[in-house]
Amino acid sequence: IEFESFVKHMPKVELHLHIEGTLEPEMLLRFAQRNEINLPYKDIESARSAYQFKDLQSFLNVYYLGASVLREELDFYELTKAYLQRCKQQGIMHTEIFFDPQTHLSHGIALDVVMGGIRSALAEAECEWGISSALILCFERDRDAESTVSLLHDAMKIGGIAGIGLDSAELGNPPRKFQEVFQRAKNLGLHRVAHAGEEGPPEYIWEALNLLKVERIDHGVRCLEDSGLVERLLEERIPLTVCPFSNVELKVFPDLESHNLGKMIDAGLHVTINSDDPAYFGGYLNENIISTVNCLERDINDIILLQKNAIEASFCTTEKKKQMF
Ligand code: ES4
Ligand code: ZN
Repeated sequence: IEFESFVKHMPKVELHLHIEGTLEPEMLLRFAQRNEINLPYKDIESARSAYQFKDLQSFLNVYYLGASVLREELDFYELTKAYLQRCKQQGIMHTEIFFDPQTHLSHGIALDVVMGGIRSALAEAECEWGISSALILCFERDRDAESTVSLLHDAMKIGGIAGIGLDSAELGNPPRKFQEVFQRAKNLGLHRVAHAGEEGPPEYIWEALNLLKVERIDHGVRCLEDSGLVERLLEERIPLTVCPFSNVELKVFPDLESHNLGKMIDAGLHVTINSDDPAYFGGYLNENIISTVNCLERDINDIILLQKNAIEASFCTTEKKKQMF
């Protein structure tokens, strides 16, 4: 209990958060009504009861259905502002936010509508609450790579992108498919991250490092299956953004007690805890940290280590890092 209060009050950093995954049922239904979108849920309870997943794909189906209610700049603004309000409540001082532009483009929504809404909320949160952020454009790996370079250039014209990421259905969609756009992003001076080793094999983590030249791995929990890979991750001190509630909800591990985060810490890996899609997985950052540390019987030193890791792994300014350390 004492450590719960410690977790809540310590300054924190979040590095793996999909903004579309913060769409709480209440807001989902409100936006659906406002934009005249039909959903298979008649109320908040029936939406919540649909949030039961057997794997990543079964989650993604529900997640993309939810994202379809986001239509206007105001929707993106309100969604982002609500998450940042949570950050304020939770003591998160810096957050790195993924968004999935291809989903919205496929609904006929212009990129500047999506980015405009998100960026206004980010600017306000920095100004009003001192919460800094980095915006990361994710490419959906189960789509064609063909249009990604022009999408990247469109986003650069709008501005405000700190980096690119790679998300969505991992199996059958290896990182190598996106080599060109990641090379372009590197040349543009953008940061690069990728989901790898969530459902996919260690080989995908190798590819993300060697071919996409990513600076962090999102999830990466399957790295422990490959000792050579662990060695590489240790040598280069590559951060891994682990999302415990997500892994349990998507059946990567049967329960929190079986999660390998403790083993990853003990191996000396540069791990961080994150919430991924908190509206769908049952908790925000503090809940993830508290339950995981409890279930794995870790202690306050691990919490401090995890948050030091997150600060170090973040793309925020060195000034802000100093302020948080
Ligand atoms: C995601 Cl948990 C997860 N994995 C892959 N892609 C995603 N997009 C949103 N959440
Ligand atoms: Zn994710």
